[in-house]
Amino acid sequence: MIPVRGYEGERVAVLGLGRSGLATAHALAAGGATPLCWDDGAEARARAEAAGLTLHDLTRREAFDGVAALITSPGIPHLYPEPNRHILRALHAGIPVDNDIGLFFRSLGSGEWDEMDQPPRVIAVTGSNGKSTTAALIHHVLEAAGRPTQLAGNIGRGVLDLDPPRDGELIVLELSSYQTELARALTPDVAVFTNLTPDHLDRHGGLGGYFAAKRRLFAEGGPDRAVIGVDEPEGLFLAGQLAMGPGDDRVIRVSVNEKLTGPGWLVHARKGFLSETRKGKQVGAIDLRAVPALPGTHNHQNACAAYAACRTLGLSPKVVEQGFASFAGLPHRSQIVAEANGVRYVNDSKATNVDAALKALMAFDNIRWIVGGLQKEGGLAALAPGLANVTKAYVIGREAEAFARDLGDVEAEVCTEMQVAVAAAMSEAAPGDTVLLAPAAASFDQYDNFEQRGDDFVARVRAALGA
Ligand code: UMA
Repeated sequence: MIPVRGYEGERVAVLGLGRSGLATAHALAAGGATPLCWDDGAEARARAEAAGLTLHDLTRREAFDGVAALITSPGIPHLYPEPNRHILRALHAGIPVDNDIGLFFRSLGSGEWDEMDQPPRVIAVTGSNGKSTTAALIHHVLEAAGRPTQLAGNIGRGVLDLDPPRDGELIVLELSSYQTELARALTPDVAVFTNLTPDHLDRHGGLGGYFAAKRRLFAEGGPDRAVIGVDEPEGLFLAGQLAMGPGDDRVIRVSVNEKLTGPGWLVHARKGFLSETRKGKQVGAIDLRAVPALPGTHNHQNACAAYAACRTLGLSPKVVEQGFASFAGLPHRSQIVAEANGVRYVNDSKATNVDAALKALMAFDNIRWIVGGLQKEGGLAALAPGLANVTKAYVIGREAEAFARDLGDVEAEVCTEMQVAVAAAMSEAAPGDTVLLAPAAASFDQYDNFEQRGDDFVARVRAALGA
């Protein structure tokens, strides 16, 4: 745990008692503050009490008297679509509102750092897609290279839950727009922007607000190096704003759409080949087609961003390549579950929308596609460019029949249940086929979340293979 500094002897309200809120409350107490804990949900309150925390009812009139700050959880919308009532009250009382990320950055450095040969550094990754894979890949490459490293943030571990960093440690954080939007301190040494596609628009008051939330990671802290995907206008704009000119190598531009040229520090991937150039000369290259855990253009974009971040930390192209080769991938994201009798089984349950499922379809061919669930707004039409890679669809979900109709010309079998879909796909698969779970839909009609859906797929495949 990283004890929170700056609030010794003060009362600090903590709103939301999930993963980040619980870690925050413990870290505040460890730093000498008194955390006043509240959650609007009774279950979370009970869990917090069981964890030894003291509750403080924020709905009471005098709740904010003598409170030095309010720390809120990332999942709590604070401004849009509606201002949160507790946060509004804190703001009316002039109380600063922050989150665990802000507390982390203000608490990170300590007197002990003076004694260290190399002070710890923070690499923060944001973007719409691929940020978990990119952050996990950076962390894995560093670990494989024998560098001390820890991973936290949106990927599932509250940042204040990290161990105090050691000499030379490299802390890799995945940060969502929910986290960057509100943090009062944001000072990573290396910041990474993977890409931008519309998401969470209600929460940020539109695409501009969403981009502005992510942009804070670069604008607030002035990282030494910024790795930026420039395939969308927003990334291009951000890179342009940060760089003093085309040769400024504090900004590393990344693309999977075009061959980048110019005097700057550039990393691009085309047809599966990653290439790094500096001052117009190629200084590194990797054949990404040989990396089993990173299939498809979207993963090549993650690989380019992770490669660039590792290069800014002084790793050689060879060492990064070796790290890539042993990367196992993340569960539920292009996760290769098994290969048997020439058939590959891939779990991409995280493909909860059409955009993500299309990326998965573009990454493989001869696909036996397990698809379906709760359809999202906008229908399935955008999947069209990927359907040529599909041999047959096996449709799951409560509305499987209607879903199958919406798939258009693809041969589709209504299976409804995962068990039926896996059995049918396995019995019909031939060598060279890929059985792919990429639902293009939410899971809530049959599962608690996409993880549970993916686990179900994996368990049924493994059971059928006797693995
Ligand atoms: N709550 C209230 N009042 C409200 C709304 C919620 O009290 O009005 C309470 C809930 O009852 C609940 C708590 O707030 O007990 C939940 O807080 P939270 O949603 O922030 O959940 P945490 O468990 O703290 O997890 C958060 C991140 N969650 C979100 O951003 C939604 C986790 O990212 C992150 O891993 C974790 O902190 C550790 O840093 C998850 C996520 O879904 C994976 N992220 C989004 C995404 O990837 O799309 C951004």
